[in-house]
Amino acid sequence: MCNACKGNYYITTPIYYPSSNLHIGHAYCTVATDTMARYKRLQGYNVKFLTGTDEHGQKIEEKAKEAGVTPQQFVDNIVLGEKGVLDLWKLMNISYDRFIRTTDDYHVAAIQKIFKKMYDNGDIYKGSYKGKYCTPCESFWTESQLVDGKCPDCGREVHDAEEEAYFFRLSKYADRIQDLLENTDFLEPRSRVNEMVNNFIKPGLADLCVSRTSFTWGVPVDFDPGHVVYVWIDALFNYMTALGFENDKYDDLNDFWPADVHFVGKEIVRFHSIIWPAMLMSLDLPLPKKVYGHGWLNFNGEKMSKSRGNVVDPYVLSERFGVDALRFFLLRTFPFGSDGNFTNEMLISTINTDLANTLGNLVSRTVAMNQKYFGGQLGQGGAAAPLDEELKALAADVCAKYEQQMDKFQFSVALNEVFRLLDRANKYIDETTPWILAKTEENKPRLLTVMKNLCECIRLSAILITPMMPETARKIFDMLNVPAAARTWDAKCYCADENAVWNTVTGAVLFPRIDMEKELAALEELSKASKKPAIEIEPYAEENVDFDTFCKSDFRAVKVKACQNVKKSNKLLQFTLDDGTGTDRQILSGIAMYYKPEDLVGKTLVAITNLPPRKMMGRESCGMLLSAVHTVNGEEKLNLIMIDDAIPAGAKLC
Ligand code: ME8
Repeated sequence: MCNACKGNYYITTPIYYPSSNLHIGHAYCTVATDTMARYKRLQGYNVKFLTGTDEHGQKIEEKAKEAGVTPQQFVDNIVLGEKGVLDLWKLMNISYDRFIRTTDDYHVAAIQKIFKKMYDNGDIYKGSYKGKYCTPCESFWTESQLVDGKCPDCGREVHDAEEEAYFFRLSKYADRIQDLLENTDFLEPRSRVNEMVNNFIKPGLADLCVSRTSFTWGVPVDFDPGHVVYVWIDALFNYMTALGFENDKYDDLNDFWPADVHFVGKEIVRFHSIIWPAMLMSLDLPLPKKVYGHGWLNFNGEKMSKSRGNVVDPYVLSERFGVDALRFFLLRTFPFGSDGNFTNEMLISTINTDLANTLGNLVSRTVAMNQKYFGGQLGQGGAAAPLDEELKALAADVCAKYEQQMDKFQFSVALNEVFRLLDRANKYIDETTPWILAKTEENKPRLLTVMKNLCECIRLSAILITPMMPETARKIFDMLNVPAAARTWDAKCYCADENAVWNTVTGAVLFPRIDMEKELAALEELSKASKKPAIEIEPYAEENVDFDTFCKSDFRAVKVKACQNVKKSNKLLQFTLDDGTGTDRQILSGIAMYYKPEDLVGKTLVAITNLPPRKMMGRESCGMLLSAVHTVNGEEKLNLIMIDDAIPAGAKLC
C-alpha cells in the first residue's frame, strides 16, 4: 500500500462467457464497476479492478465444434479478435488493472491445486451423479427439466443413468452461509438475501456436483483423468488466482484479498453468495467483504440477446451516440440494484435532456459569455451577493450526498445530485441575467462574480462526473483551463471569491441535440438489416431409402397454364399444367395461404408425377408439386420450387 493513499480497494466484475460477442446488457456491469473503480481512485485509493473471461465449459466446446475450430481458437477470436472483448473494453474506456482468462496456464494449474486441497480436506468426495440421460445430447437432466418426459433439447427419449462424479460438501456450510447472509451486510441489496435464503437455503442445500466426464474442455482433475472441474469452481476462483493465489504469476494477495466488492448480475448471485463463500470457508480463507447483485436490462421489454441485432451492439451504440453518453445513460437511468428496460427513445431523450440541454448548454453558455464579456479572462475582483451563498451551500450539500450515494453504489441517485447542481446553476443564469449586467460598466464587478460562480459550479460538476464520463469531464476541465490539482477529489471546496481567476476557451459542442424521429428511423433500419432470421429446419429422416426406390420417383418440369382457388377450400389451389405430353395434367396443392393463383401462371415448377391419383374436394390430383417448408422466426413458410424457365415442360429431373 502506498503511503499517500487512503488504502487498497479491490473490485471485480463477473468474468464474461465468450460464447458470442457481448451486448449492451453485458457492458452494464463493467461500466458500473469501472465507475466505482474510477471513483475510488479519485478519492485516493489504490485500486485493483479485475475483469476477464470465463472460457471453459460444454457450451464453448459445442460452439467451437459448430464453427469448425478448436475451443481455444474459438475463445481467442472472441476475446482477442477484432471487435472482441478486449477491443470493447478499450472502446468503452474500461480502466481495468488486470484481465484474467481462465485458460491462462497459471490459473489452470492453480485450480488443480485448489480442487486437490478440497479433496484432501474431505470437502470434495467421489460419488455418483444420478439423473435422466439423453444419449444423443450426452446430457443429464433432472426430472423437472424434462419436457413431457423427454429431453428438453432434442425431444428424444431419456433413460435413468448414473455417472461417477466428484461432489462438494455444500450442505455442510448451510448454517454458516445462512448466518452470513441474514446477519451481515455480505450480500446487497437486501432483497437478494431473502431470495437466496427462501429459495435455496431453507429448502435444503444439496452437495454440489463439481466434476464432469461428458466433455473435455475444462480444467482436468489431475489425479483422476477423464474428469474436468465444474466451470463455476474454475470461474469463481479467478478472483483470487488473479492476485496470485496458488500461483507465482502475481503477488497481490496480501494487499488486495479479501475483495471489497464483487459486482454481479442477479442470476449469478446464488453462485457468489452461497457456493463461493462455502468454498472459501472450506479452505479457511477470508470472505469477500461484499457481493452486490445488480438488476437486468431488458430491451423494449424483452430479454436482451445478440440475436436482436445491431441495436444492442455496444459498438453501434457508441459510434452513434458516443461512449460517454452511453455510459451515462446506463448509470443515470437504471437504479443499480433493480431491473430496467432499455429503449432507444429513453436513450435519445436522456441525451437530449440531461446532456445536451442541462450540462452541455450550461457549459457552452458560460464559456460563450466569458468570451463575450471578458475575452475569456476572469481576473481578480468582483461583487458577491446573497444568492451566491445559496449556490455555494447547495454545491456543498450535493457533494456530500453524492459521496453517500456512491458509497452505496447508487449511481443514478448520485447523478441526480449532480443534476441538482447543474439545474440550479442554469437557474442562476436566469436569475442573475448576465446579459443585462453586461450593459452597464458599474455592473461589471457583479457580472465577474456571476461568471466565476458559474465556472465553479461547472468545475465541481466535472469532478463529480469524472467516474461516469471521464472524457467529458476532461473536455470540460480543458475548456475551463482547470489546473490538474483542481480536478481532484480534494479540490471540492467551493471558491468563487475575489481571488479566484479563470481563463476559459470555447470548444466544440459537448453533446449535439439528436433528432429523435430521424434517429429512431435510422436505428430501425439498422436493426432490420442486422437481424438474422432464426431458421428452423425439419429433422432429417433417420431411415435411408434404397437407391432403386428413389430412382422410381418420376420428377418432371411442368409449366403452369392456369391456376385457381378451389371453391369452399381456403387451402387448395388447382393447377392446370403443361407436362410436355400434350395433355394437360391437373394437380391440387394445399398452398393457397402462401400464393395468389394469378402469380403462379407461367412459372416452371417441379412435380412428382408417378404418385397414384388422389381425389381432393371431389377433384382429381395427378401428382404433387415440390416445395420447401421451413420455419423463420417461429413462422411457418413455404416456397414452391421454381426452376429455370428455359427448362422445357416434361424434362425429367434426376
Ligand atoms: O455469468 N442486463 O457470464 P456471462 C444486465 N461467466 N446484466 C447482464 C445482462 C443484461 N441484459 N446480460 C448479461 C457469467 N448480464 C459467468 C460469470 S463470474 C465468476 C462468472 C450480466 O457472460 C450477467 O448478469 O453469462 C453477468 O453478471 C455478466 O453479464 C456476465 O454474464
